[in-house]
Amino acid sequence: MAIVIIRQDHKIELWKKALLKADSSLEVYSFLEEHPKDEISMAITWKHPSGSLNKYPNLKCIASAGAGVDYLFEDATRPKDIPITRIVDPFLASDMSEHVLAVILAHLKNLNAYKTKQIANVWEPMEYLRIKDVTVGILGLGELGALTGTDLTRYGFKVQGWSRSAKNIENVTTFSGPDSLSKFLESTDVLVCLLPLTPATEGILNKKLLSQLPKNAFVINVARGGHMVDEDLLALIDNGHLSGACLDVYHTEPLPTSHPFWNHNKIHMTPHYASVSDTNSVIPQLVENYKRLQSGEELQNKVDMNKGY
Ligand code: NDP
Ligand code: OXD
Repeated sequence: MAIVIIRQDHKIELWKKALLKADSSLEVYSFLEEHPKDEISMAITWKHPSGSLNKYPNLKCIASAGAGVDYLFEDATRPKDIPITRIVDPFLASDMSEHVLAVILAHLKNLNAYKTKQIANVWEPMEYLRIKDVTVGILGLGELGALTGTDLTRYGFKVQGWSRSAKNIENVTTFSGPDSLSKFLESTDVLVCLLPLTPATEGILNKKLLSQLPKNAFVINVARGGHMVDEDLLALIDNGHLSGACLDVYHTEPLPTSHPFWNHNKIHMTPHYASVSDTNSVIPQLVENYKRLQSGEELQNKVDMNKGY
């Protein structure tokens, strides 16, 4: 049995080294090197090239190296009967929570607007918002959304969240299902999207949903670019309904330089790096799953193939 790492960025060697450091007896290959295809039982993937997963006759697990698995469901050539696992990791959740906190505080205290004024040599105080007066609404109360929400309550934010199934999270007002979405939106000052990208959530951040937020609401998308209808966001910012947005994820990554987001003074961008799997922290769960494959035990962090997340 052996592991293949399939990803198109510069991190293959880093992951290979980290796996071997955790367990030097592992047989690990990069998909770019010569490797025995029939010995591969686990593929550790991140945005793999389409058509690269159906070359392994004895593949038993596709392990996403991140929390999201939308890119695997999008690949029509993926062998459909192979279970998919994903990363569930405390640092992935706390890094996201810290990112969202930083973005919200920068918004409340006008830090991005001041940077623009600084560059233009403009001295112009602006009204700021207080934490106690702001309600943050989180779409998605899973591993990342639940921790982000809980952490924000500790700083004094009013926090509410929306998910598919009902939740009970201390100090967080929870809503579930499509019928409760409008109620959730009408009292949300800062909207944070932490949903998985599935057919049910694709394009969810559209004119209909965003118009239900109160005037001057601010939008943070740290989930997937496919959730956002870019034209609708731009229109609602430009007509003054929304005060702005901070985005980490885009339909096409890297975002083409011709995209209007780049030069919009009310849209702030980060390059899909809000929270990233830390090899030191996540390798043990991958090694554990590999051992479980060998012994025929149930895998951890399995994706629900019907729900797609
Ligand atoms: P989880 O699967 O743990 O949580 C997903 C949440 O979304 C759950 O609460 C789920 O509801 C809810 N949800 C799913 N579908 C619907 C729906 N149709 N209607 C309402 N609620 C729905 O995911 P994670 O928290 O681990 O990750 C969330 C996403 O964050 C990832 O899929 C990924 O795309 C993104 N991400 C982005 C990163 C970045 O750096 N920008 C880093 C890591 C992840 P229920 O609990 O009822 O099932
Ligand atoms: C993830 C991501 O899904 O980095 O883990 O986006």
